[in-house]
Amino acid sequence: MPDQAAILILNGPNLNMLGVREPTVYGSETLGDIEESCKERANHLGLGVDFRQSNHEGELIDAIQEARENHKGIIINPAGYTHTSVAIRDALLISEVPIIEVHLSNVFQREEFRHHSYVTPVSQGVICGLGPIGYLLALEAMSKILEGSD
Ligand code: DHK
Repeated sequence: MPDQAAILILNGPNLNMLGVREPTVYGSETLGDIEESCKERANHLGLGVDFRQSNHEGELIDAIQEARENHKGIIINPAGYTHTSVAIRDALLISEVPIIEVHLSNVFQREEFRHHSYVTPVSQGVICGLGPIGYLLALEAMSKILEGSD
């Protein structure tokens, strides 16, 4: 039986609307589809996944604070809060676990205000522009990072 290290995969505001939300930018997969494929990939990697979404900054911060005790790593798509939230960045620093930032779209091909992230400086790496595959690549990377830290 593989070690079921739980990875928190945290999704910010409006990502619950994937599938109907600007499909030309965010694709046609729903967040449920992404959760399913993350759980499948995590299972292959011997990792457990705690997959969550919230539209509320405080709820995202509560989840990040819990990760310090309950999770081995955080994969986060902070969505719109990427570009605005000092509080999410501060919470991530408190977590003291490896962090990977994911975006479905290529934020650098989009509006200027999406080019800055408060989360990138506290993340081990960033994956953007590859759609839902980005989450799976983040899981692969997290698995390697955790192997290295054992
Ligand atoms: C998702 C959002 O909701 C936007 O606010 C970000 C990110 C980009 C994404 O590409 O997944 O700017």
